[in-house]
Amino acid sequence: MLDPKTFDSRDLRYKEPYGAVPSGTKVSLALRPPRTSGFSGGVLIAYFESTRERREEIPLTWDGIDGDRDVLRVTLDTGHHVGLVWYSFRLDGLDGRKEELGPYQLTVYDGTDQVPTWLGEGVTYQIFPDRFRRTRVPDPTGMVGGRTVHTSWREEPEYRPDANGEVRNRDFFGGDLKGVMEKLPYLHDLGVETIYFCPIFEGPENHRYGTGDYEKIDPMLGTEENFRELCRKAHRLGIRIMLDGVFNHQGYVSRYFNGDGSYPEQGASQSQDSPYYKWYHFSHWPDKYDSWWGIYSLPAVNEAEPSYREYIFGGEDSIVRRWLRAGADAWRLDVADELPDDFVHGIHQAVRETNPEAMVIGEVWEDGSTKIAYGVRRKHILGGHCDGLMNYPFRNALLSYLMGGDAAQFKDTMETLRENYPPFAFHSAMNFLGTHDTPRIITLLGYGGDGQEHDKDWRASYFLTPEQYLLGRTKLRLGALVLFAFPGSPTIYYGDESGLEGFEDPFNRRTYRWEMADGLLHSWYAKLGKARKELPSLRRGKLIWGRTEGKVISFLREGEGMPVFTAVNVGKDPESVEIPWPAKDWMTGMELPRGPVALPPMSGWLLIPYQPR
Ligand code: ARE
Repeated sequence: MLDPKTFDSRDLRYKEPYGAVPSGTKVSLALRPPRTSGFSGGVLIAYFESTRERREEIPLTWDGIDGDRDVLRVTLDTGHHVGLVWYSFRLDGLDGRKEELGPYQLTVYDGTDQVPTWLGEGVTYQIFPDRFRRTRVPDPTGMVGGRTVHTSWREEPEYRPDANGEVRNRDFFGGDLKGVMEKLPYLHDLGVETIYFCPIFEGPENHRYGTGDYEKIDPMLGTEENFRELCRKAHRLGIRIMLDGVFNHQGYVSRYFNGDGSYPEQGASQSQDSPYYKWYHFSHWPDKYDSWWGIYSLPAVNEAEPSYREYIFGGEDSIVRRWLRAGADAWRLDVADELPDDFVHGIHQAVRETNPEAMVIGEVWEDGSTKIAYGVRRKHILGGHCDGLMNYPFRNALLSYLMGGDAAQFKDTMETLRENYPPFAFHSAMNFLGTHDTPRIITLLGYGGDGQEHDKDWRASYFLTPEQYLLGRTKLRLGALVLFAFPGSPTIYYGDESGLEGFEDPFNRRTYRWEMADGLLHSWYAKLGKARKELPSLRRGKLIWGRTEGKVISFLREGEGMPVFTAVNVGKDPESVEIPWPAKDWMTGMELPRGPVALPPMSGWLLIPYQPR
């Protein structure tokens, strides 16, 4: 039985989160009702979302905890259920009133599932392959790898919506795998331990999310042997490789959809009796079919189709298995929230059968509790799904704080995730300040606004003014402190460490102008990467909040070697912060005494214990 957790009825959240609990746990909950004198008792109403059959009404008993008579307590036995438990408190007023507080989520997971957790320990680096680094110059006809590319690496990407607003995404710069291999030492020095590649399989757009052939590295990027060589070289440097699995839709020139790589306008060449016909939802063959978010160039796939499952994860030579055998260590699942649970579970099983240490990370933009659960016909089995998730809630909450929001909101968002996610998923989250789907973080912080359509420069080739850039960089250094010290993998979107700018796609995907890198910012990231590599408490330690409200975020990481105390102040005034021991700042070497110390405006610390000689 876990120790009782007392809810404070004001927000009815745990004072100290349990976090999710393993199946079979008895959870003792207590409630301090809003107006103790007015209540005679009540019941806890719990039902297990996955089964819905098990709905319980458990009497709340007055049972003073620590002599405090104003507490109602109940024990919830989760039984062998796994999945999400929803419950609320119904209180009975002395005057016959009924008041319901809730519902609240308790996540019960399969405690037996041995989940690899290496991703969350170290730094991840996201590469958009076409824009990172190219080793071949265009031939006299301006071609690289069979495609026309921008002549100069420093040109601006093209944004040309076509008649129905679809962006063709067809201009290439020619980044390749050999270019990544040349930069492996650079990434190693940055402290990188995982490279997450946006799609690398053949596809007609520069983002390659419209897959043309899962069995082929895009020729512009290189060959399968190049990929295998890259994995070998990365592994020798202690760097793992995560691939982007786009299995919810394909490109309409894919060899499955259209056979000969042509476009449907010329009529799908797959005849209706082709083995792939059933992989799609044709309303009128060949030109009317379901597509991803209505984007014609991305025909949606029928994930229920057995032959498709066999091809993607079931067969010994299936896509998920073969690229792990080629050297990859993990899969990031595109639009994981749109994939059927049992489809993801099938991928998860294939991944673990191929390499028990390999991981599955889901792309979700909200709280992904149900994407760590695996449900077949309402029988949730947690675990056996995603081992971790991309953490947009982290990004959005930290961005809001850096733009002037209240730090308490950041803490509340993170505590909700910590309550909802099994510990393995909270610690294996991919935390980031930006991705290829969001405006660049330095642009948002320097420009202000929220980087959405109403910002006039949103779809423009906009660069920050010098004042904006300095403001953006100052705030980014604070954000990076939190990013690298927090539980979950600190993930760098390529070029953010060097001040790459850009609003919305495609300007958030500019080429990496290596010669223009911001050395000050880069050395800040390199120091943080070193901290993440060398301080075990940042890799696996517990999270204990310090003062986190207003303009200050502070927290301790401890329990694995030397503790680390992080504090940032995004305000314009100094803020008092309680330093737990005599300390030294990892970033500047500055020594600080134990006790309340003024943290200057727009600054932050990454403190380790230090006894002056
Ligand atoms: C591009 C342009 C679009 C244009 C489109 C078609 O950006 O404005 O309409 O071309 O012309 C990939 C490319 C994109 C491309 C897209 C479609 O990277 O550049 O769009 O294909 O061709 C939602 C999904 C989330 C998805 C994002 C983009 O939930 O899964 O939208 N992210 C993945 C990848 C993308 C990729 C795709 C999916 C498609 O990471 O890179 O796009 O395979 C809220 C919602 C989220 C929503 C988010 C962004 O937060 O909660 O659900 O994410 O907004 O819209």
